[in-house]
Amino acid sequence: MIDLFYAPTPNGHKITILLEELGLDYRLIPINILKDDQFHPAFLQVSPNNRIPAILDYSEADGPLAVFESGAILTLLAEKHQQFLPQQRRARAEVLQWLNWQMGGLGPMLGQNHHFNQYAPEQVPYAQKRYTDESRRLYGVLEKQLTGREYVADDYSIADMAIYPWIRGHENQKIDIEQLPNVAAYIQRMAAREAVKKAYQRGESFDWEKSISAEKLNSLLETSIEKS
Ligand SMILES: N[C@@H](CCC(=O)N[C@@H](CS)C(=O)NCC(=O)O)C(=O)O
Repeated sequence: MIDLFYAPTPNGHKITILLEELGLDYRLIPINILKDDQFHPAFLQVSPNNRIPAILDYSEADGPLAVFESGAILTLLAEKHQQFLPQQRRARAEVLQWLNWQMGGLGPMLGQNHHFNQYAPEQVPYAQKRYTDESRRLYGVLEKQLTGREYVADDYSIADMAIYPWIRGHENQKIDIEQLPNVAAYIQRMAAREAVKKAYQRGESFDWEKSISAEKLNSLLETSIEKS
């Protein structure tokens, strides 16, 4: 059993996709980042960087394992369940480099793109141009990598699970997907996977109006910490 501290955002979706692909039993613990749930002291014990996603994996023999950072969660769970991350070093390097490309480049740049193009209370043309240009460059890299490939590292992997939730929002990132036929086909391929559909369905009941109560979070984490 896994508790996933979650909001239905791109970084949250990465983990529900993997959990659905692995067919694992998990519970969503809603962390409403618009209501500052992420700053709750109890949550910081699991995720000291006050960001979702984070997990508590209760299936470890020596007590619950707490992990934050989506790339770390994807890698550890894929390793543990020996799926979506090859053992063979060259194939593994392919997956890890594209996963880290997403973690260090695509995710943060598209995040800034989205912020300055959609949310910023004032128009900042310099920042809009900077992040839109960098996003276009990164989409171009992905387009090239997908030439003759169905998935970014050939076989379907955790790298795809990390990339897809960010690029499905291309319309809000000022990206013209018609110029990127490989990326467009990839998005459709990913969206058609049953596990991906289920992952997004699990997020639909998230209530952005509600905050998790301090009591609930405390009692949940006290129990886990006692067990470890
Ligand atoms: N590098 C982190 C980024 C996590 C992240 O930025 N999460 C966002 C939601 S997608 C968050 O929790 N934001 C809360 C805040 O900004 O206070 C990861 O991949 O896990």
